[in-house]
Amino acid sequence: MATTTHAPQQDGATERYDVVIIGAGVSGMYALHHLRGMGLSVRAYDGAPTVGGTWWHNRYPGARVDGPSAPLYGYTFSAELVKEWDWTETQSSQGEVLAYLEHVADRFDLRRDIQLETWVEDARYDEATQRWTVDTSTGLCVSARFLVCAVGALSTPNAPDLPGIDDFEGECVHTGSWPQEPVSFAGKRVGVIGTGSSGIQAIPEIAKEALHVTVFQRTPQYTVPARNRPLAPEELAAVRDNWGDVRAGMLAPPPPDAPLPMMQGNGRSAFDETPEQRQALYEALWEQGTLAFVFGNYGELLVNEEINREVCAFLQGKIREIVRDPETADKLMPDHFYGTKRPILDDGYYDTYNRENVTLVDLRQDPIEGMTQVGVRTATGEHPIDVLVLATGFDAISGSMLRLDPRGRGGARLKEKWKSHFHSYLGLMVSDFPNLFMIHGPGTPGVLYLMPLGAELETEWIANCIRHMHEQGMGAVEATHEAELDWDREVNAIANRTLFPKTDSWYTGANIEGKPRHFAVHLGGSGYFHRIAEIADEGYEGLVFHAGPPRNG
Ligand code: NA7
Repeated sequence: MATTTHAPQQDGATERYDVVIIGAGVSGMYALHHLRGMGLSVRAYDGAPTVGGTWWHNRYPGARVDGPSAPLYGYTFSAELVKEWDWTETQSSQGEVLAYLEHVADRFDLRRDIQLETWVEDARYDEATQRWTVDTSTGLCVSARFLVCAVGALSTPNAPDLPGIDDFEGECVHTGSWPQEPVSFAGKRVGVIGTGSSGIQAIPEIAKEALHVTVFQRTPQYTVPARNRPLAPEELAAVRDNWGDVRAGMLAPPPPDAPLPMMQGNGRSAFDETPEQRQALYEALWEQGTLAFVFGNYGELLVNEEINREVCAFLQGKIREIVRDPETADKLMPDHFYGTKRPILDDGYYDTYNRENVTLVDLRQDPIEGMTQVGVRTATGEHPIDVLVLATGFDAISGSMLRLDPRGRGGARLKEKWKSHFHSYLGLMVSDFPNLFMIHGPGTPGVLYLMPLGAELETEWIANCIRHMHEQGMGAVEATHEAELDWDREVNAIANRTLFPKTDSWYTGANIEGKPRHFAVHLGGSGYFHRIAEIADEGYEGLVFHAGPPRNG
């Protein structure tokens, strides 16, 4: 199957591979494992000093998986791996996920094909040779037939433009690129800007240590208890002993009558139950915590305004119950549809505002004007701080591809192509960018599916496409413009049946000034993977293959 030998070839100063992977996080590591297993020569590059991607960079206090409970946030491709890794908590901590990924890198001998502390700075396609040339921060120039961008959906930090930030004499850290050395908050006055998943995980932890914490909140958020707890050995054993069924369940297509494929809910309709029964369900789900609050809820939750408003009112009631000061509770009251921003899980977030050493500033009433030497200046005055924590999120989903800004056929730039819309085909390919594949790109379920499993399935699709090309003697593949437009219609048709587009969020690009607004996530859940498999089985409709490769290519 290999189009070259397994080892790289040298071409003057240029190393040549079949595949270059950008990123050695969850997606890049699996892509390396799988594509190398096909006999291709593969090299992965990552700017960090170790593997793990997002789990290396997001090492802020309180960082943990905010999605499915362990062991579902893990790779599924190896039953042996599932058997040998002992997850210790239901919501795995950042440290444990990173340790797991380090273990995977060793277990599958990935490190020998990963070059760390190396950023890919430029990538350009040459139509004549049907190859990508990649320049790195270490001065390497590498040539590859295929470029697999495993750059992460949440890996380009977004930092606000704060006038006077250079004058600030304290320390400034971002949750998405946390320093390698622990940051000490003891005896310090800390300011936190941002109350998304990261801020809401970090604030209770920082408040336990700091002298004082001032939270600068732009948009109040709903959050549900994570109810993190040790994972019992019998729970792990139950998954391991039934691994085949568990995995098959994760892959099963959504029922055709589900109100929303990615969120089928508990199988009951809210409209078949009395208001009392519905309140009892919300209460039980709150007690259970975790993402069960979404996935165990009624299937109408994310598609029906009336039911969503009822759930919002329930959660607003919880905020009033927990937060003792009514004025602070008022400031914390969210007003968007629940679940249309990323659902958040917390450990004592609302209760943190009952602490004497925590103050909440509502930026909608009292906006930040800038930084001074000693603190944050808002419209009403100065808030002295020693450490500023930016929990201000990411240029999500498309941001890291835009940062890379590859050059496709004839020098076409991705930034130009995506100036007003993030067109892609299947979320995996972009027209005018032959032989370039993305994992978790805009138009995939990405951040709204199990990220490791999604990465496996997308990689396998890419691998099958490469295998198909080899069998057919093809040198290049790309999506057509028409196929991209059709895909966009499909993504939007599902999204428009839901409440998601009604809210400003990073799913729609609204968190970044000047970014095109549109909903960039495929809400098909596991149905998406059945859909792309069907497209492959039926002969790759929407793709154009070009003969090749040229001799010695
Ligand atoms: P998010 O969810 O994008 O949250 C960022 C927060 O920062 C959010 O509250 C933003 O308010 C706020 N923000 C962003 N820019 C500003 C400025 N300029 N001024 C004030 N406040 C601002 O990112 P996270 O890192 O919390 O979560 C991403 C995670 O989702 C990921 O790591 C996974 O854990 C899941 P806004 O809501 O935009 O008004």
